[in-house]
Amino acid sequence: MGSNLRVDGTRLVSRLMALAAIGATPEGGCRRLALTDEDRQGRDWLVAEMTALGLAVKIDAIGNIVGILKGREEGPAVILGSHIDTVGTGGRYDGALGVVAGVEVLATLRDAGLVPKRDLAVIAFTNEEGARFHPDMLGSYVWAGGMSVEAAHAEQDSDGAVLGTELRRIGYEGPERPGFLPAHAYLELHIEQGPVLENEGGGLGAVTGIQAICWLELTLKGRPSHAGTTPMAYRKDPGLAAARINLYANDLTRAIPGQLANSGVIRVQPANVNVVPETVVMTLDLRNPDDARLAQAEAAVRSYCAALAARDGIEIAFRDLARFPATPFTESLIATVEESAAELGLPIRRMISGAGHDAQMMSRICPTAMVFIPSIGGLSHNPAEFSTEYDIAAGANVLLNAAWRVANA
Ligand code: HGY
Ligand code: MN
Ligand code: MN
Ligand code: MN
Repeated sequence: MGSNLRVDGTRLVSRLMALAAIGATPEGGCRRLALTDEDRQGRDWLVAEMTALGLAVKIDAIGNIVGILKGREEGPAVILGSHIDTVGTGGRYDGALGVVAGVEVLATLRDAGLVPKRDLAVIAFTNEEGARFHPDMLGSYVWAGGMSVEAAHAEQDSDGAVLGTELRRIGYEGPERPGFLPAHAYLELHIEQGPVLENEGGGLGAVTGIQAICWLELTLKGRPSHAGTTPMAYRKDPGLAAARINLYANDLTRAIPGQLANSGVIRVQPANVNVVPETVVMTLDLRNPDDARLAQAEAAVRSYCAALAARDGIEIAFRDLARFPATPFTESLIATVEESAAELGLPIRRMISGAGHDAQMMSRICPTAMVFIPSIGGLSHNPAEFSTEYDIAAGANVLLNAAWRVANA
């Protein structure tokens, strides 16, 4: 590839902003929960862009959208990708950057009349965020053979909506078998979503892997009673128990190295100001770069809950929402990312990803690596999420360079 070939940063950013306008929120972010009408609109936009580019566009049975630029030879493809679904308070870049930059890479090669040896593809994976359906990274998990289409279709959201029904409702249950396109390698460009790169004066990240993750849903059942007449000692209060569990999980982050804990969902029933709650449904998001330490944290939470339930007369039931081990990426591909940045004169440093990504699933089936660009203020899953046009173009040029190298090696 001409070493002076670069993406069209203006075109890339304008595509990003066109997608960001879909599901735009008043706070300046995006809300495109998986398989909602906003997600459908984003999907329709992407399919139109891919089609206009002349890519072969295919949809699989879990709704993954695949755009393919044919190579000179038959064989496994180099796959770029990420996701276009968002969390409820999403920003404009999480996921969208990797998909739109992938499209930009293919557009740049097409404009230059360059045909790679291998097929080059871009995939927008379904339900990466796990904000509506579980587990997260669901589309890439099914693509990588970790979950059956049937099991994925049967997943329900907290309102009882069924994933397969929603997929058909928005018209994205496709005919292809997930994983139909054999993968030679997978590369994902993503915002860092944390403060590391920015705090180190910017530059890019060559991601070495992703930490282990465990999402638990706890259903706590107590006894509803009058908040004014019931003496404290007589109460069976799941709301109090939930607060204690949240605190306990937080204390673990100081006791176990590398441990993270978050309780992002706490739903109280009957949610009346003067009623000691009957039921609380809460989630715990536990993460650690080390599998054994994460297992230690989860075991500690479970035994704490068992003791609390026995002491306070509360029932506590657990449900796994997601569970993925720490995932190292492929050394040779990480090195390719670093070399691609060096060739472009761009500073880059190795780092682990705190967030889960579709790359965590793709690493099950092929050599995988990621490129990070800085998140300003370290913010993500927040409408104020922001990355500079310079960093967006820099990250996309590293993706272009690395993809071209791998697609012709
Ligand atoms: O939760 C995560 O790490 C990812 O954004 N789904
Ligand atoms: Mn993401
Ligand atoms: Mn995310
Ligand atoms: Mn992610």
